Amino acid sequence: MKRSWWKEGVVYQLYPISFKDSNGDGIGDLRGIIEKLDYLKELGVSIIWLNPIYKSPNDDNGYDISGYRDIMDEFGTMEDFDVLLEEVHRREMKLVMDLVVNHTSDEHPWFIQSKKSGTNPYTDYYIWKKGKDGKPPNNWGSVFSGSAWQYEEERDEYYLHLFSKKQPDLNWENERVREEIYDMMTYWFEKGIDGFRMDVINFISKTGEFPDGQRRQDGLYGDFNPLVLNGPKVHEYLQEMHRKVLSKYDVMTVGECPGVSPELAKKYVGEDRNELSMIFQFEHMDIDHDGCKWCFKPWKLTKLKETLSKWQEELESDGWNSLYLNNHDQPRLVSRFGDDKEYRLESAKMLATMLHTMKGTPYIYQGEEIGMTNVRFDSIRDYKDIETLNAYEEMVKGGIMEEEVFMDGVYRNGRDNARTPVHWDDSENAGFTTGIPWIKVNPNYKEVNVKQALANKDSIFYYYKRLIELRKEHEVIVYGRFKEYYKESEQVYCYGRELDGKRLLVVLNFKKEEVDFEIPLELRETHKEILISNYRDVKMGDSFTLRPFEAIVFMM
Ligand code: TEU
Ligand code: CA
Repeated sequence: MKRSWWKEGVVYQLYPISFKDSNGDGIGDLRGIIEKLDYLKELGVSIIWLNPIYKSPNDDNGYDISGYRDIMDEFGTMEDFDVLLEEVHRREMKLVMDLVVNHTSDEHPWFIQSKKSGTNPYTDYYIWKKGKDGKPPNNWGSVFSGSAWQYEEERDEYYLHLFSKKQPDLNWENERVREEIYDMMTYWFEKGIDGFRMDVINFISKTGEFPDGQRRQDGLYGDFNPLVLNGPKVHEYLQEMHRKVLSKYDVMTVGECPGVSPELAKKYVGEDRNELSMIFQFEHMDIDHDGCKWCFKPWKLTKLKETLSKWQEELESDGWNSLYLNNHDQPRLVSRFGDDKEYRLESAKMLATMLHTMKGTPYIYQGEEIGMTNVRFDSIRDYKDIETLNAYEEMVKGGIMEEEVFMDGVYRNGRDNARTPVHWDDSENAGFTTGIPWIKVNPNYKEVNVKQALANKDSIFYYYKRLIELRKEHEVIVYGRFKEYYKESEQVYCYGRELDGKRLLVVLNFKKEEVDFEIPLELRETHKEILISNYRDVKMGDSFTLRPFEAIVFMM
């Protein structure tokens, strides 16, 4: 397996609007990020991934871009960006940007031209179709509610928008569109950035025909997924992008790829495929609901283990995994997979242990390193996410779901759970802003904040820091072969890693109940040291009792 910096590093995902506000307008910004770079250096991460910071009307928090070579007004200027990049590099860290090229904003100059009647160079930059009997070209529903098609009077045609109607899908079949995108990527690489996280990159190739999709669970619209995801030319496009841009730089790429199995993943990340460094897969993000995002279904540990282990084994010798348990689109990991009350500390550390001892590159989402939790706002009016707000209109106002059931779905799975401001200290608004924050702060900031974490050697923060150091000290954590034990256990996740005779054994109790544990037979009676654990006075020996959410990593 080839070695590289992006396999050995740890990524910190930074959602700028909620990270740190430097000028009191309630919105996080680039100067705020610069202020906090020493904090990230102290944590030990080596790569920072910024969610979109480009010019945007902010219909979907920057995922609707109206200027790919400009900085969003609220976030600062290109000068601020240049300083940020320099300051990141000066601290020997890398900077990865978001690349959102499945769609643009409807306020992007290309779209403003494209929607005009008659022909101009931009006519075919987007996906336009004639309606059918006064209705959209097909029954596809958008991810953000409503039809995936929007009528445009001037052209007397509909344009496709898989996300909001302010996010028209680009037409990748058009070579000029692809060239514009490659030029724009080159512009950022020439500035010196170190990679891209590519938004829904497996959606870019849409088939020539646009048949109706199967009715979704909500009964309202058809599902575009099987007809759009991993389309026929996606690999051709990515290889072209690699040839024309990526191959010229030493950079990392991570493709966001909903609906990708390990078999398919190998096509995107296989070492000799010349496409991407790694992808974000979603299988483990779907274990507590299916079909309907707002309908909770209790998850089983065996299912989570089966999914994660499968990815470990399938990409063992070809390809590379990304390891994440939450991000700006997902609820907080400790609320979802751990216990955000009595055992917040223990379970956050246990989950971190898993994240940092599997094979792949770990991604930490801002606030995760201090154990931030989901939030419950009483009123829908306190929510800001377009997905949540549109779904509320469609589902609750539309009489499809009871308000209470829907709000339970939002509390568990809504995207704003992860988007509340980072808690820097226990002062008003958690030290995020001196003004009024764009979204309310999680009320638990007095107990959960950076200041408190830095003052306590037993904090979740220092546990993450130690995990990141261990990765630098022990190659087996990065490159070791994965092997699972006790697959059928509903309580314990146990696996080993092995490289050149060095072995790790990871033991994780996922429940608040105690459980008796025995070291796997083949590893008994070998000398073991404890590399890290989330409790003091860990008992040695071949059998012992695991305490609530206990995590132990043995080295042999
Ligand atoms: O997300 C794409 C995506 O498919 C999901 O993660 C989606 O946001 C979620 O499942 C909705 O339930 C990416 C970005 O990460 C997200 O923030 C954007 O809103 C979306 O693309 C559109 O650009
Ligand atoms: Ca600001």
